[in-house]
Amino acid sequence: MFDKILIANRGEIALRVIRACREMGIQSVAVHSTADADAMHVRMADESVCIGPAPSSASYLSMPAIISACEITGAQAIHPGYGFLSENAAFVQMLEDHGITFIGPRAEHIRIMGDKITAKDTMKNLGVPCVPGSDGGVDDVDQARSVAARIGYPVIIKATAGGGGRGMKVAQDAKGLEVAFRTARAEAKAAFGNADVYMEKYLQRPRHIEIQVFGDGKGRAVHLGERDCSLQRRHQKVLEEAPGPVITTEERAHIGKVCADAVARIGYAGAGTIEFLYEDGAFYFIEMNTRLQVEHPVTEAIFGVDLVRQQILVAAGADMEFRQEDLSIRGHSIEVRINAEKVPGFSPCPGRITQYHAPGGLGVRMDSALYDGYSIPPYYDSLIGKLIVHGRDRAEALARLDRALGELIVDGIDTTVPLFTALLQEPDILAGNYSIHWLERWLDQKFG
Ligand code: MV4
Repeated sequence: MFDKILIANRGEIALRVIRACREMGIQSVAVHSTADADAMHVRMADESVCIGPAPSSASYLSMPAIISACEITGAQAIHPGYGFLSENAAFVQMLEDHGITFIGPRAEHIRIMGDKITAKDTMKNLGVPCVPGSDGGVDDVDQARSVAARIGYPVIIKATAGGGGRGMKVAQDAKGLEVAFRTARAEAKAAFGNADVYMEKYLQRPRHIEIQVFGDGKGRAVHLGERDCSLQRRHQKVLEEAPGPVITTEERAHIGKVCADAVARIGYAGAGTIEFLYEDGAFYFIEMNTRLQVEHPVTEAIFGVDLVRQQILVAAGADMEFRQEDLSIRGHSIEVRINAEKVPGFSPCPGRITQYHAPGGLGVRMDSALYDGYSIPPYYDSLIGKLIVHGRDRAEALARLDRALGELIVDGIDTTVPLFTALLQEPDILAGNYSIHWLERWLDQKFG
């Protein structure tokens, strides 16, 4: 086992990893930018190293600075958290050359899943159901027309270097195809330096259902059910829950096994998330994320497992602490993302926290790096906390969420808390009746 791990991240996820390290008797090293000298992750780690100025490009994304910090402190492994360098295959390669262990999958698997055409092709060949589409790239308008004729309109054109909703264009009919195709290519080229696009049947009212998988890197893998992450705005998730309100036990067992078998076959190591669109009882693969996700705590809550601990064990060459037959679901969990943003425009709202009080009690987990008097710097993501509740069933989780939101105090800045208080009044939310378009429609109606 490692003696010392460096956490190449900040905020709540850095604390999450430091906590797992401490429980495992592993020393933790925080890295920070000059803007984060007073951040909680720096205070909570055993050691810290300043790795550069405020902009992420010069600090949290600086591979040489982070590798130097490892060498100075003697850290043997790096946990990347999410975002930043967590899905950067070149970084993983570089760590290998320096004899530092990356706590995550191999560079090869990050690379495959980072290219969305290759990811889809790989998953299709592994027996994972995919959205009907172009089976590879689409190089010109004529090819786009013939694919559309085969799968039917509406169609969506996506950048292979995209993901997470960046670089997509919908064509409702043949008339709109040429413009959609050319715009998608131009935007892909400008945004990613890669104009390659592919095409899919456009699903009109799906849910976003993602399956948590975990591999030991030696050909064994398990699944930990699904999360419903349909409530989102501009591809930013707002609320996530597990289990999915409309997924049956049979559907979970089936798609879960398909996913676990797929990642087992490729020898995948660590935590991964296989994203699906779910419509009319069918799952359609869209992308795989090769990292621990923001919303992992809802899975931890219902399965009673520590995913970061398993990541560390597997990276150190040990076995994960469970097999599929050991895993079962208890109750229901909901996470809401508390952002330093003003509702309804969601404009970032950094500033000084004059008072912070975290909710507590049975079934409540608050993952946050806030403290009284902390100043949220303007340079990074606006996520300032995740409130995760767990109950015996969905109704109890909702009641607990309402209660916990009432206890939470974040004074001095605007946050997304009022959004959640309002959502808890909505019959569709209480009934679990929502698709990926629900939130944006609701915001439009309510605030115009
Ligand atoms: C789609 C789709 C409909 N049909 N693909 C957006 C994020 C990226 N991961 C894939 N996305 C979508 N792909 C087909 N064939 C609709 C979306 C989509 C979406 C997906 C998940 C969550 C929120 C979304 C919001 C708008 C569009």
